Amino acid sequence: MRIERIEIRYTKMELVSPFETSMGVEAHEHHIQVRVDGEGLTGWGECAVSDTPHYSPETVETAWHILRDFLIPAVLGRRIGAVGEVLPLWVKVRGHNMAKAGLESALWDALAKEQGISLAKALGGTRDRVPVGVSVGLQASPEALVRKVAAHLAEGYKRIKLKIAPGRDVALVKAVRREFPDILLQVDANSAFALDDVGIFRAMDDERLLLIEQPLGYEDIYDHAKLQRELKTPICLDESIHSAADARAAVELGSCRVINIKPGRVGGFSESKAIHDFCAGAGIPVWHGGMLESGIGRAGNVALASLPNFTLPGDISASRRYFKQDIVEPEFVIDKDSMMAVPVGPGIGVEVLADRLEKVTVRRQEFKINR
Ligand code: OSB
Ligand code: MG
Repeated sequence: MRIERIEIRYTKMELVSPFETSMGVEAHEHHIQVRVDGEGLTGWGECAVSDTPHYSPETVETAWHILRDFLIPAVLGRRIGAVGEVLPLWVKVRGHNMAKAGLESALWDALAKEQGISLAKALGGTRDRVPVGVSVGLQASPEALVRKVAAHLAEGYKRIKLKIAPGRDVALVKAVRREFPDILLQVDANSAFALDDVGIFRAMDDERLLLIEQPLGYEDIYDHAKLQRELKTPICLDESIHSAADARAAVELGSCRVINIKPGRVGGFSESKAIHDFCAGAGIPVWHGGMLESGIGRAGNVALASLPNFTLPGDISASRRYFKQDIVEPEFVIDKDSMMAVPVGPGIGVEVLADRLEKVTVRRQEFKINR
């Protein structure tokens, strides 16, 4: 396909309830939606950045800049047969993984549509539904958290992730575990602790957690290895893993026993697959993280999560857990087994609703070839 036109849109979508983590509180999602057109085909991708550099160093503004000035000029007007041809055009751009992933995923969608296959099939997915869970933000009190967890269990979620932060840690885990002795439970600290806090993690080591996600520094691999040696519960890395090379370092050092894959954090689906494949060979289970994506990004997440080594439930919840109204149709739902169906239509397999997208668009820019 020849890339004839690319459009980027800054979208701002209100969450059904504010999401609090150790990094702060978010009431809206600020992302960039990327649209690629050529030869009658349209591909969509989502750049899962934020308006703040609190999870990753990237923001909407840095990703906009990198897309506009480096990534889009490198592909516009080119004839692309496979996404693998695009990545060498970007090798000089260091970092900016979320910006790369937004455009890379739109190209995956367009090229899957060109072949008439689903994105899941194009990526090597092997399953038609994937296990999912829900990520629960910090609440006002342990009692409020228990109520929130109960509500999600009633909605059908069978795996609960609790956000933790200093001073809001062991007591939350114990309160939820006491109330729900048998649920699949895990925690995510978003890098809020230090190695000296090992006592806090020892105190939750007997709570039968599936994993403890990113307890220490957001670039750290070394201290996580020391912490993992002190714990029975598997550590899972999120923030620290930006590439398959990082995954190999973490696994070889013993820094984690599980890895969270987010295409945005690692620069797209191609690198996600490389991490998935490395982990499969190393006996390390992976699961799909989330960045509170709209239906555009979520469709890609579900497709990627259909690869065989995504064995743990993903942070891929129903559209309604995030937004009153999604920008795609059909919206994403879960079934009675806490599973989500993988779209089967060409590419992302969902339709982007033009009027809904327009309503949440803050600004847009179009790039076209000169004929
Ligand atoms: O650390 O997994 C995280 C959301 C924003 C930034 C970081 C994280 C999260 C989540 C949300 O936990 C997961 C979801 O999309 O449901
Ligand atoms: Mg995380």
